[in-house]
Amino acid sequence: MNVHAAALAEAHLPDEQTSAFARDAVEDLSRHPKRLSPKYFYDTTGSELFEAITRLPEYYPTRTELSILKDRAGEIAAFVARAAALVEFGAGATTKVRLLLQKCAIGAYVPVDISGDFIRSQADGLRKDFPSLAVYPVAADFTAPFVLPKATAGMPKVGFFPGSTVGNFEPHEACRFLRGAREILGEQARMIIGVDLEKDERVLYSAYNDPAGMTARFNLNVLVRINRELGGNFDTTAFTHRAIYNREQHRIEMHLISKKAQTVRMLGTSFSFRQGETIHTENSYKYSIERFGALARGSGWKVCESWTDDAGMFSVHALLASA
Ligand code: AVJ
Repeated sequence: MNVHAAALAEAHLPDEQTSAFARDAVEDLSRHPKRLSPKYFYDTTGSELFEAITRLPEYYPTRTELSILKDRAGEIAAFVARAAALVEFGAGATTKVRLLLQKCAIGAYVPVDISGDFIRSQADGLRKDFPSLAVYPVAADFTAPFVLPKATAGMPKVGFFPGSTVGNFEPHEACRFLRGAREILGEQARMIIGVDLEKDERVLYSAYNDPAGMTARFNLNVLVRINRELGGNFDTTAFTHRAIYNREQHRIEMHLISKKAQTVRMLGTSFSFRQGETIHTENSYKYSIERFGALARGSGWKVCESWTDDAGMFSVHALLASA
């Protein structure tokens, strides 16, 4: 078995993920209010819909973060240790990591994502363009502890967590994630993390209620996925997408609202909906530089650098494990 196959063998099995999805979906739809975890948005269709969202004129985070990564590529490369293993948490498209790879002498790239098929195909594309780069995809839920490929054992580790995915966590979960990442990455760990910033509510609102309806399709796709993978019978036309800004909690909330009273079956269980009842599908927390800094410091990291774009829309932070 070559090192790549060994890394795959260490990864979680897909059916293990399906049963986690089943367990979480039944539990979360039995709660009041009902909810679903945003980590289940990203099946193949969901990952593609998210890529389409990133190209919308209203959805500023991806292109703003890319501009920061481009403008600061030299400084970021200097921060990423030579021959380090770059561990990307929740790797989707490889656009952002390509920017770092062009500037840094990376020892290995370890994309970690729940959507195994998607990262494996992305990894193949990367190997073509960077033939000398060792790529070890890990199909795992990065919100839980996972094992790094053995081939990276001797290398310094740098975490890469772009896209403000950290905003999907409750603040206490973000703290637990950052502590866990430090644990997985080991002594001397470094981390590059992208964090969306608080801003005019109208800008936030448009980014999550796009007129093309792409975000609505992305949100509804989780019901399509339940139907396919968990034998559900959701009528996706009987639910409607809603995103609101919750000012007190500094977060965008996404909901799926039941258009009528209805009962849906999944895995032998019935779930009743009142008209107007919501499934809360996502929180997207927005931070100030100061509040994110406080979160990082309280989670075992020292903030070395915080970069933003000129308009102050988005931030990228360089973190170093604190003693
Ligand atoms: C990938 C979690 C950063 O919160 O902006 C996009 C997901 N949800 N549109 C975000 C998302 C609706 C996205 N993150």
